[in-house]
Amino acid sequence: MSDNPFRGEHAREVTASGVFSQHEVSLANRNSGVFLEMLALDITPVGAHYLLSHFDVPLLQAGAHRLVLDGAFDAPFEMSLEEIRAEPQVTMPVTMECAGNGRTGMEPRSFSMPWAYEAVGTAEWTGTPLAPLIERAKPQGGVVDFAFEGADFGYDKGVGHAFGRSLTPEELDRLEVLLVYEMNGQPLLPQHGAPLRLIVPGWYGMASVKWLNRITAMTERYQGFQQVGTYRFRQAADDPGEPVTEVRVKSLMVPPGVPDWITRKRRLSPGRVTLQGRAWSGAGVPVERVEVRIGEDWHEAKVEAPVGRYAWSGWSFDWQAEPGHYLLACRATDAEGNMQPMEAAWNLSGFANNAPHEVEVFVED
Ligand SMILES: Nc1nc2c(c(=O)[nH]1)N[C@H]1C(S)=C(S)[C@@H](COP(=O)(O)O)O[C@H]1N2
Ligand SMILES: [Mo]
Repeated sequence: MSDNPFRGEHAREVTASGVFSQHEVSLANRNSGVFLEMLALDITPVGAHYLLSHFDVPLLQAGAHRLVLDGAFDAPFEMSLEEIRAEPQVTMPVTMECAGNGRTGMEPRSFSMPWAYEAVGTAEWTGTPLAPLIERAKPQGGVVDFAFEGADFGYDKGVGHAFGRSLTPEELDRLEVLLVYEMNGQPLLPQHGAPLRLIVPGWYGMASVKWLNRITAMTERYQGFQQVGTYRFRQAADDPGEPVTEVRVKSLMVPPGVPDWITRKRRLSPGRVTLQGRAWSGAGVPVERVEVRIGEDWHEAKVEAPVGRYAWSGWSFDWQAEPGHYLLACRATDAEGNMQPMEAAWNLSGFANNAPHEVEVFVED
């Protein structure tokens, strides 16, 4: 065995416990998370939005970029970025979260990008609705999937592939999918998918394909590696599992006070402290309630209206902090009655961990 990852011979563990490996650390250096202090804002600044790219960032020329619609369409066509920009324009604030967010909170953890809490952000995405373009290409009667592929190609478990995901015609009807070329009013940055990406509101981030260059209408289910090989809730490696789709209800807190550099534990002075953060759920379901735990007791926080149907809500709670050592936590409930569980159910890839965010604080004179 030569440890050649391109033949699937690499010695990568599926799960790990304890210390992080060099490979996990280098993934963390490429894929940054949001600064939790930015959770005070409705819209995450572009440079503070989290990032997750599996392979290399392709450096594409906006002027030369083409989006190809091919496969089982009666009227397939290609579009330049200029032509896409000439389509009806919409701007939508969308909260996006990586499915792997929170995986380090599961034991054993999945051997992958070691996210704790920070793989979430809300941007104002500008682009055009996808559904009318698909209709214009006239999908044939037997179409069961639309495959979306990016310009980034790489290997995972010995399988070479361009990052790709699919949606069924029914999902495309139901979800307000956008073809996007701007983020917070600026052209997309290379690492966020320039010059063109998909945004699938209400779903975990893996569906929002970056560097999009091809949409293929398929009369058989799409078997792309990222569709059938990765983003599924599995209990064991040979378990086909259930696909990861809509985001689960979740909340985060702006860590109060000031941090210790290494441990990120917090120090604050006694007196009134406004605890605040953001809460969200999937598929356009609003957050109804946020509770804050201080010591043993849960308190009702004030929840603001979201900035958009697919965006998070701000929340706040005024705390009269007395000297002591506390483990603070926050927990959201959505309008369908889904509440964050105190402990997430384990799955092989550590997906969708929505257990409460905990912050350790020392209140001292
Ligand atoms: N082409 C391509 N699209 C992709 C990815 C990728 O690696 N390649 N990563 C996906 C994942 S897992 C997430 S969470 C989001 C992250 O988007 P962002 O980096 O703009 O925050 O992009 C998705 N789209
Ligand atoms: Mo992700």
